[in-house]
Amino acid sequence: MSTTRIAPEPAAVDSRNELEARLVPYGQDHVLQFWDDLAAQQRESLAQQIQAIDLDQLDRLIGGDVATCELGDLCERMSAPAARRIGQIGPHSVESASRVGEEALRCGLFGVVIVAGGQGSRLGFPHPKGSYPIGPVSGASLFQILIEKILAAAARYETEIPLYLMTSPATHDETVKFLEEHGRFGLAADELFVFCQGTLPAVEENTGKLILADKHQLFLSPDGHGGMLTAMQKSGALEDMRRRGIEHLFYCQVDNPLVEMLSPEFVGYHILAASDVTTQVVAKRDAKEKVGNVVNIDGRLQIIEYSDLPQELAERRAADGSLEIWAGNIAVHAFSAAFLEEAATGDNRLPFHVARKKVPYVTSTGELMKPETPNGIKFEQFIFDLLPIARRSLVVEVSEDDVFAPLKNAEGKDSADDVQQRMVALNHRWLAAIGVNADPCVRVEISPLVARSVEELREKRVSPPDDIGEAWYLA
Ligand code: UD2
Repeated sequence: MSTTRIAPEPAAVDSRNELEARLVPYGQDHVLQFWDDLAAQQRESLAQQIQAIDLDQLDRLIGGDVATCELGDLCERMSAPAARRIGQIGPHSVESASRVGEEALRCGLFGVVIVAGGQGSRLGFPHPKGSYPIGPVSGASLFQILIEKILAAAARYETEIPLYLMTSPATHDETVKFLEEHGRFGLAADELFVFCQGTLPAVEENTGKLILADKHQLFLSPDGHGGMLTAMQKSGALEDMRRRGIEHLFYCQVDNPLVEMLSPEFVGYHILAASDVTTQVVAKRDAKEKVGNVVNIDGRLQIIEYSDLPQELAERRAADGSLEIWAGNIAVHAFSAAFLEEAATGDNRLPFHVARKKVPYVTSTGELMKPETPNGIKFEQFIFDLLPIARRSLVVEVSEDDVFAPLKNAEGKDSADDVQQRMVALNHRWLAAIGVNADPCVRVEISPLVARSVEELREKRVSPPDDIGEAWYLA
């Protein structure tokens, strides 16, 4: 397994004077206030953190060079995206798209990237979210389920499908250890490329001053899933894709065990449309659903996060009563590799979004404070901001019940219980669809190695064991 940390090569460490010379022009030399108290190793660590910051870029971000959330008149220019709707008989039937998709998969044109750098704070799980035991009967982790989906596709299409797994400094080491300890769940070492995304410093909301999490430690946080672009380029993942002849990348998040990994229909539509970015959407069930909104603004696709969409617009309905802004982003995309290369190296930098957060900090007396209200600004990039940059893009609707059950929260909606119930319900629907009636009270789990879809399950001869009991794991 190749694991590449993004941490920049430790340059020669600047002296205090050289650091001061860097920081003073930006008014950030306060981060050296504890220098005299620090041990040599702490000074070296702080110096490396400072040298890793692009102070010009940070200054621009502090100065407001960020993606604005004030949509203003954009709302009037916003409409639902053109999309391939479920059941639509468009220029390409599902059958033709599936044929094209299977051919592309057989030719080894696809790789997979899974973003797993988030800190999963809402879940309250003290380990990388991918290691969470979500399997309703097996207790399989999210990593296991997602990797087995990839392995099942590779076996079915008799090809190799490399996995590019993005971590962050918060999740990297534990993720690598977990995967190694579990033999990468059967994924060959040279089919797994783990790379660590970059970080960005947080700044005080009112002053723009860098925040010290400790006397020798800036407060740094992952630079958003959009950091994937820079990290894939810096880590050599894009180079690895080129070397393997990978022409497209299937993208998903680590938190969704129902993801329809490399569905031939979806990748087929992506190929047929010669699309740079193809994204899966679900018809939102209600205006408040916590997903991004795929919209068309001035002929360009864009995703407006649920938190940024004015309620009036979110609730606007068409004549037939359906939501006008109906397309919910479930963070499943397909990217052309050529487009990713251009975006990673070109001038079209992804914009930065700001998030107001409660950021712990040390005071001038070195005391650690944990604020009750947001005091800091974090900056992050979103990968879906590639949509408006794309020359050609495509929106493909999928059914939420079949492909989307993200693990987000410790309880309630999108909690482990909720996700497991939705996984079991889907498996029961699959069994019923192939004429196998399992007692609805039985917790059924179907391993991706047995079937990734109801069509694949139909090909298998399955029947409930005589002593089925309360749980049935088809593996
Ligand atoms: C994201 C989408 C939302 C919807 C939802 C579906 C954004 C801003 N919103 O909401 O529109 O699609 O997912 O579940 O994306 N991650 C990293 N590095 C980072 C930050 C996040 O790898 O620096 C990963 C994280 O591990 C997770 C995914 O990105 O797999 C989504 O992150 P999130 O849970 O913070 O996004 P969420 O749920 O707010």
